[in-house]
Amino acid sequence: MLKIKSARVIVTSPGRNFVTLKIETTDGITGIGDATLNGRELAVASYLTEHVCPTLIGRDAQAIEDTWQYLYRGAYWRRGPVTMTAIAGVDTALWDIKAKQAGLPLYQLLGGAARDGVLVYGHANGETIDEAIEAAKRFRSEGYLAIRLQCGVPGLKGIYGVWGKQRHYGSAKAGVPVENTWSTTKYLPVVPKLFAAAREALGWDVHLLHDAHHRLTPIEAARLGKDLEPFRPFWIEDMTPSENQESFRLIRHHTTTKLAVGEVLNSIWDAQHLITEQLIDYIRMSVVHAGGITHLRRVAALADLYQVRTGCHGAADLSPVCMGAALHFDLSVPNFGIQEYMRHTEETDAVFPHAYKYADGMLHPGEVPGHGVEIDEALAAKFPYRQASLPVNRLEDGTLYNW
Ligand code: GCO
Ligand code: MG
Repeated sequence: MLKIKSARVIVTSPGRNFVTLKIETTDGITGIGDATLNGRELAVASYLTEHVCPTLIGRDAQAIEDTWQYLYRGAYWRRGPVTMTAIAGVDTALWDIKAKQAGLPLYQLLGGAARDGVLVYGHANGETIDEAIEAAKRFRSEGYLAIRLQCGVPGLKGIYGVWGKQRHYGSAKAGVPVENTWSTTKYLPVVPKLFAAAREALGWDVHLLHDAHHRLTPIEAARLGKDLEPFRPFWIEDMTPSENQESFRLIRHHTTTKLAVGEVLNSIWDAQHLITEQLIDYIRMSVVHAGGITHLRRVAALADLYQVRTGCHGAADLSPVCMGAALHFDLSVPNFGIQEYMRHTEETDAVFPHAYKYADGMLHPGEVPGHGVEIDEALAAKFPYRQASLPVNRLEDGTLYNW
């Protein structure tokens, strides 16, 4: 039996905070898992250090399913982002160990490659439509086959997904949350103009995506979906919050625009009706926030029965460890759709050396045993934790709204 000798949490902030769990076995194999929950990092770090790591010592490192059940059922308190992110850290590290022990890239243990590479989408954004189109053209020149478009809304400052001159996306800022202002009335006419300009400038041989970031009511979402139909978006994401899964039926009744949901979901139960009632087209749950490879595969298997495809969340606040693991999942799962890909900063890439590589619009996880991502602990130690919060959003009359 391969026993767990140690389990340690490493918090580092090479530009933004990342929480990593490192597990070592008695015969010296190490594995790592991402356990980062943007803006709530230390809650997961403490959950792991105080409540999970002590129970891992001496356990069978190969018994991944048993450990998953032990952490899920054994906590008594089920689900929730903190718990499921902590479980994901353990689960990802154990899959990394198992694949290293087998001497195989992780995707081989998940059934082998079901495709040549992983289609990814990049993020083009700008304060104006023209700026966003210019950014999209740059992605096209780098070979991207799918591009997410976000632009500013005249009269509103600090729009989600638009990061101006800053080179890398950083939604969390030090201190208490920054406050943005929102108006759906101002936003709704802008997106069809953005998509019309994009089709005009980029043509039809590219997938275009957009994220409404939970800000519309179902009927507003239905309207946006209809307005965008002529431009054939690949998907529109998070049009309305998904706590009320049933509300997506209303959107569906009005539009054939494809719907993607799930980056804030953390268990199969959060998506059960969305999937089984075929209310969405893409499920965006991630390795890190949805209980690791073990649970995400279960979600994908359910989704496959209902022709729902995967589209894993891959923002820059999910660490390269999550990206590496996600790419093995993406390569092997039958109902893969697309993978979000936001590049990390150079500092982050240096702290997390990785085998995955981008070429011609696709990522490939590489052929290194395990998930192919490591952590340089000496370098990580040079970037101590820095408190940061995600913004909040208010309507123009001051009412607190969804960010
Ligand atoms: C996306 C997401 C992110 C989130 C971020 C929150 O589609 O990539 O919406 O941008 O806002 O991950 O931490
Ligand atoms: Mg999103």
